[in-house]
This record gives sequence, C-alpha cells and structure tokens, in this order.
Amino acid sequence: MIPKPLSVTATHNVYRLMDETTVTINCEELRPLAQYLVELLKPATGFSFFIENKVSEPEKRSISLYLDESFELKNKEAYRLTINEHHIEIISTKDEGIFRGLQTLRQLLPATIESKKQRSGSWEIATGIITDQPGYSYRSTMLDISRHFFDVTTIKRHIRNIALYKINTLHLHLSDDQGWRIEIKSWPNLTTHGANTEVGGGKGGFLTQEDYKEIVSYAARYFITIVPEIDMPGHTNAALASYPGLNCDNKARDLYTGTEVGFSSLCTNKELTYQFVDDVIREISAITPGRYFHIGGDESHATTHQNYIDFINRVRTMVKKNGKQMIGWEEVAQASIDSSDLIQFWNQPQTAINGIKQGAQVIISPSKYAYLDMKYNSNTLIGQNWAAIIDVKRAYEWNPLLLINEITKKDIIGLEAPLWTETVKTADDIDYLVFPRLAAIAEIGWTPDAQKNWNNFCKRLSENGKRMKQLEINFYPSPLISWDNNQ
Ligand code: TNX
Repeated sequence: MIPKPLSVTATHNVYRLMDETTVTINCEELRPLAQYLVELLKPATGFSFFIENKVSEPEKRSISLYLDESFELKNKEAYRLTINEHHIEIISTKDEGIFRGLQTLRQLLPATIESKKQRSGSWEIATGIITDQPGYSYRSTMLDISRHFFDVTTIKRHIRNIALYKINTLHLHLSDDQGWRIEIKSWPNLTTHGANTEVGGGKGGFLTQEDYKEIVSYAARYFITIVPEIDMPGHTNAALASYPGLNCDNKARDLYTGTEVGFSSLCTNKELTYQFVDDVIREISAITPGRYFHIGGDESHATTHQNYIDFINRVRTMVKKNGKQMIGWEEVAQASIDSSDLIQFWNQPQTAINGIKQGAQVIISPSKYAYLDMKYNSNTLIGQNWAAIIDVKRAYEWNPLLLINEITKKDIIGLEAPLWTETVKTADDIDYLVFPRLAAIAEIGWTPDAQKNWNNFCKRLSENGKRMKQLEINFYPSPLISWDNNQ
C-alpha cells in the first residue's frame, strides 16, 4: 500500500471476492462511489457486483460503504477499512474519506484486478483493520501544459493515475512564454494565435472552456481539486504575442519555442494590462469550483522590483474579488500578502520565510527533492538537472518540516511535486518522470515521518510496480528497487 496507512492491524484470515458479492451503501450520496468501485472490480473479475442501498448484513459477503457523521476521525479524508472473512466495510464522515479508503482496498487486491480483460484469480484480500488519515491536507502535483500541450484524454488519464496515491490536487500550469492554453472568450487571440506552438516548434493546442470544465468535473469524481495557474507578470510571451497592447511599446512579440525563462513581462503600468488580468481571472474563476487561483509570479526578471510588487498587490485584490484564494510562487511574498494567501516554496527559503512572517501558509515544492522534471540520474534521456539529480530514494527521503529552519507544522498546508514539460512531449514521457517518484512524494504528504522507512517503501513499491504495469503506466524502473518481473 502506498501511501502507507496510519495504522494497520492484521487478523490473519482472508476475504474472497465472489460472484455473489454485493456493494452496499447506507445513503444515496454514496452511489457514485459504489459505481466507481464496481467499474474498478468488474472487468478483471467478470462478477456483477449489484449495488444495494441498505445497512449491510455482514453474512451477505458485501462490501459496504458507510457514511457516518459520528465516526471518530473527523478529517474529511479519514476512513476505517475493516476486512473480515465475510464482509468489508469502509466508514468515513465524508464521501471523500470513502474514496481514499477505496484506493487502499484496491491496493490490497492482486495487481491483476487493474486488468481491463477478465482474468482468473482467487481475488483474495488479507483480513484486518486499517485506520487512516493524511498528515497534510494539500497533496498536489502540477502538470505544465504550456511548454508542451497535453489534451483532455491525457489529462484525464493522469488524474486516474495520481488518484491511486491519494493525491487530492492537480495544479495545471495553463500559460507560459511558449503557449496560452485556455480559451478566454473576451480575449480570443490568446488561443487563436498564442496557443499555436510549443517548445521545439510543435503545433501546440489549447483547452476550450468546455474542455476545462470537463476536466474539472472528471477530477471531482476522483476527489481531486483543479488549481488553475495563469503565470504573470513574467512567463507571458504567448499573451504578449497575441495582443500588442499588453507590451509597453505596443509591439507584439514573436511566438516563442525555446526554453529560456525570465525575459517577458506584461506592461505593469498600463490599465489595459489590469483589464486583461481581471477578465482572465474572472472567466477562469467562473468555471473553477475549487477555492484557489494560482497567479504564478515566478522569475519575473524582466519586471522592475517596484513594478512587480505593485502588480502582485493589485492582482491579489482581483483574485479575492473573484472569490478565490490566491496562490503564488514564493516570489510573491515580496508583495503585501497575508494569511488569506498561499505561497509555493520552490527555491529560496528566505522568500518562503517572508511569506510565513506575513501569515501565509506554504505549499512545499522544493526543486531539489520534489521537481518531477529533474533527471533520475545523469543518463536519463529526458528531464533537467539544474536543481538536482533526483533518484527515487532522494524523492522519498526528505521531510517538509526540516527544509526551512523557521518553519513549523502549522505553516505548511501541504506539498506539491511539479512536472515542468520543456523536455516532456508524450504521455509516456509524463509517466516516466512522474512515476514512481510521485508515489514517494505522496507518502511524504500522507504518512507521518516517523512511520516512513526506505526499505519498507521499496518492498511496497516493488508490489506497486505490478499494478503500474497493469495500468500501462510507463514508469521508470529504478535499479534501487527489485521489481518482480513475473507479471
Ligand atoms: C523553473 S520553478 C521554473 C519553470 C521552469 C522550471 C524548469 C519555477 C517556479 N519556474 O519556469 O519550467 O524551472 O525546471
């Protein structure tokens, strides 16, 4: 099981899925989750798994999903999974907790349960009781769809894969120098022009607002919140190429297909710029049910310091006006922020400390440990190495609490492992850099540090490798792990 649950008590018996196994729910709210479970179990087993709405009868070999406000663990992702020879029960105060529990149950079944074709198997699960809840509430990964564009199908597949590890947030990097990737109805050239290329000169692409909504609602089925990012005032060449008026000299920039950073800036002392930013934030916020809006704010080397601060202060009020909580990369802590904002630490502890001093909580994304675009070793064919070479052990063996002296647990909302895609062109490339390192990061986010152990993680990851194979995830087969190649 990855991430490792908080408490596991084995009772040394087995439960077996059978053709007569039913799924019971104690309220209609759980029906989508029962359906999700059936979709998960049906293809490989070939069993029917009827869904019944009633309090389960233990002798009936059911898997019961049970919402109960009086369940003792109040964290919305907490659950208890009880397995005896006759019956399985997942209980939580919220459907979200049931969903996380289902990921645990899934990982207790043989890896062949993930097969889309019917398989023979005895479908046994070891009995016991698992009581579980996360250490951090924000457990995220980022996908950059600007440097290379990835379509709805690829993003949905990614959502399914990250959900297995109880990741609950997907941050989409929707704009950068190389491409603007989301339709903005009031500024149509952003996508008719600014989406037409990507790193290396490929054709690029963009999400329509309908596509984006489809992704948001698909992610919600996996209890994953989408966090949209529009990076500004730097990383904006695609916008500057689409609307000449956003440049101080009123001259449209050329589309950009390289990988330099820090050369572009919106013209921060023009009113048109703020009208533009307000429209963008308003349109995206309107189709984003999640509470966050990420304004980027990183590497704005082409903006003067004072202009940068004035810009962030003003954009921050626009985010609030649109009913969202602002997230910014650590640099935004130079502006006037407060406890209603989140900053994302990636590089300089001092900027993160600035943010904490102003009362903001931090998302921990240290490039030296959590950047999924870093190479695994010097021979890795894709990826970068400017922050570090990150093998699976390095991705696993760090503690968010120990990175910055001044930081305490209450300052940390959680972690994120970003995937920047300058070198990532295909869904297979995404898989290769994300897995299995995201499994390591997911465990840091969920499991208390004292319960983490590298050798034990390696064993569980080796098991997990069979599951990733069934799911056709093109993971990096790290030589640090002894993979079982028989399945
Ligand atoms: C730095 S990390 C960036 C990105 C690049 C990444 C490549 C951060 C906030 N900015 O623009 O894609 O390095 O590793």
